Amino acid sequence: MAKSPGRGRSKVDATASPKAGAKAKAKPVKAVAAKVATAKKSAQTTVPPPVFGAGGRADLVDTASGVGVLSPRTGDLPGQDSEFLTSAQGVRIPHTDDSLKAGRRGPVLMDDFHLREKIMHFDHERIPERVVHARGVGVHGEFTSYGTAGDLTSAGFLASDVTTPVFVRFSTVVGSRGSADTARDVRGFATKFYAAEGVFDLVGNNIPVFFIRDAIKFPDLIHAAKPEADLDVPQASTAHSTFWDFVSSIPESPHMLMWVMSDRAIPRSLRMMEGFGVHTFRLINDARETVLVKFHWKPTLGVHGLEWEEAQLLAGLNPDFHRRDLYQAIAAGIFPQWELGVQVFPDTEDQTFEGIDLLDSTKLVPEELAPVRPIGLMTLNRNPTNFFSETEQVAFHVGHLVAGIEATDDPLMHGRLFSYLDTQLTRLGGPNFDQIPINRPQSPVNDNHRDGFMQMRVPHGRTPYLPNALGGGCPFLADASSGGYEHIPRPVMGPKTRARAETDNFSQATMFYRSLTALERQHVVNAFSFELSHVDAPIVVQRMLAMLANVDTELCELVATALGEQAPVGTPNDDVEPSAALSMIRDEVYPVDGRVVQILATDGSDLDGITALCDAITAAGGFAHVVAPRKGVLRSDGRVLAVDRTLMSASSTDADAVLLASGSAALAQPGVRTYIEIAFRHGKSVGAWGDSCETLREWNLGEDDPGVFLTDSAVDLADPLIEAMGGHRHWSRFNANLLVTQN
Ligand code: HDE
Repeated sequence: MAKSPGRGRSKVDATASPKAGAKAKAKPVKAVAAKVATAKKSAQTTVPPPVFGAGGRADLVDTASGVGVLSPRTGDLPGQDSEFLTSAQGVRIPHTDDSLKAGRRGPVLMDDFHLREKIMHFDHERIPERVVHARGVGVHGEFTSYGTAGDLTSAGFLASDVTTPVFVRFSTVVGSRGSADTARDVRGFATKFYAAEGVFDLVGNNIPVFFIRDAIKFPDLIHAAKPEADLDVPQASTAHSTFWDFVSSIPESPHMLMWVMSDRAIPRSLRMMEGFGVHTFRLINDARETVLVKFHWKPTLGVHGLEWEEAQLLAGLNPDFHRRDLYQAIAAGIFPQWELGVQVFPDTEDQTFEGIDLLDSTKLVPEELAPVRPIGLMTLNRNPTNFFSETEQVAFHVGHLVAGIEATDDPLMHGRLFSYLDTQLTRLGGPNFDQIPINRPQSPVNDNHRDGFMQMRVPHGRTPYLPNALGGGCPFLADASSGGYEHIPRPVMGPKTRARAETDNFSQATMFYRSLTALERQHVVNAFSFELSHVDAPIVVQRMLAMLANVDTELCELVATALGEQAPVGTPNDDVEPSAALSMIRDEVYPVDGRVVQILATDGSDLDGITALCDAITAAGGFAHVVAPRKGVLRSDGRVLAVDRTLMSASSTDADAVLLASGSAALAQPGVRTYIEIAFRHGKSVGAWGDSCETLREWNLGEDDPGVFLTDSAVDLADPLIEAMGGHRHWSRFNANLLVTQN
């Protein structure tokens, strides 16, 4: 665990200043934030209202530090190295609030080159969003390899104890750029390794299999899943007719559908998801021996989902829930980590393992058959400086491979090998996207490419071709001994055909469903019931039920009941072995890094108790937020405490636990009761101390209920609460026998 001292935020109370306690424990980065906040505050109190046309705002610059109060100065960054506003041509601009006109009320003049340039640039600020995975969030980090893959691959960044910078972009697939984070969807998990030997991109998902087996079906899949073509609804949702029309006709889709209808598709946090390379890759070692592998990312915080209702509420209340969760954790020094691992298979001629076709991306290999070998640790530790420049412009490509790692013959992968370069031409405007800072390799480059839109380099010499004598034969070609990328010679032959390999489309879907706990199965049933109830064509519903009948009889019958349909009879494979690795509900306790506790309080509440509790939660790696009827400070017994959120702006969906502080009798109101009951309904810890325990009991939340903590003092709450949050939710509150009707 990357624990940094003083991370999180102390809520220590202070009589003098509500924020004094927070400063005491602040990390350097927070010290800067505090300084800017103080500067802003003083600016607010001392600066007169803005005067349009008054020119620069030197009055808002902290002359001691050089930091702009309203807009921080970025020093010598290219394009931001003038302290004056300039045109794009570097001409200083004296006035940017009125266009140049013939008189105060007259028409605008053509010779206002500043207006023309400003509007021209603004008009072209947008680039096309990604055709899929448009909604994303990116962060920087580093990957340190254990060296345990050294016998498998010559890839330098996987040698012992090598640290490589990375940039990771998480995403949803279907929604547009402004859609909600918590939509039910696959999550993209794309990692760019800036290795010393070149860039390696692992462009994966949080689900190890895919809907289709061949890239030629991808445009069909996405056209069906995106908002319907005539009316452009619904946004970021597969709960509509065209999606189910398509997948119900795709024989290989049942396995992926099980995953997407499970809680994997509504993660609690991007920090709490697994990642998978999906396809099989070939690794080549120094002796030119090969193995086949599947890549896995395992989060140290465990794999956890949201409740479905919670995800729905968040889509409205806090559509940025996942990106905020990630940014806040990293900003507080709570760095998420994943272990990279590989499942290793012999590189046999038929490229199968235990009868599983390794070139079929609708299949996984159960970890019971091939354990995941850990090969390195990734730590995400830096938020982007500029969303557009980094997160929006990062260009991943399945074909960004380094020596020692090769693609295999998976037809899904092959389509991707074409697509990811091609799409950048439209999105980033030409073939020079590799020169954008976030895409630049951190290894030396000499590619002989020339010209093209937005060429940023000024290459020298007159011989951008090989072979050449005039340029001294430069740049030289690298063979394997010089780190050159080598494609291992393998026989590839077969009749030209549009046919596909035989497969069993249902057994792994059955395996997935039957590996889940009863509660998780109930969630899958509910998800199918919800989604299919939005389908307006009976034929599609019947086709889907026929498909489910071959996955599992219970599943099919329960979904059919919810839809008021007759369940067809199928022939599920009853011989499948469940795989424990597929269930998310495990009897384990995980670190509470970045988990949020809300403490509802008001004037007169036990501020000492709140402060002590906040300290304990912060020390454990969590966040403690004081939620009160209004902003500002709470007062009690001559003491004050800062309020973080108001009851109007907060919701229990933002938290992992909700507490009612002692001395909060004024909060015994219906709105607060609902607030806490929603947390309870979503399986979260709730609690109170002192005289507020009685309020919870009156609301039928007693100590006999699992995950309800009622104690005499605030400090007594800390340990049981923190331990409970490490278990994610109180599953015993849910009655899985109420399948379909209860979520
Ligand atoms: Fe993608 N996919 N994809 N995909 N994909 C894109 O590339 C494509 C597939 C994945 O954060 C696009 O730059 C085809 C599987 C991620 O920037 C595009 C097929 C998996 C991301 C594209 C697939 C993925 C993308 C859109 C059928 C999991 C986001 C913009 C074979 C292993 C990367 C872009 C980011 C993005 C094509 C299927 C993962 C159009 C043709 C399977 C994580 O090139």
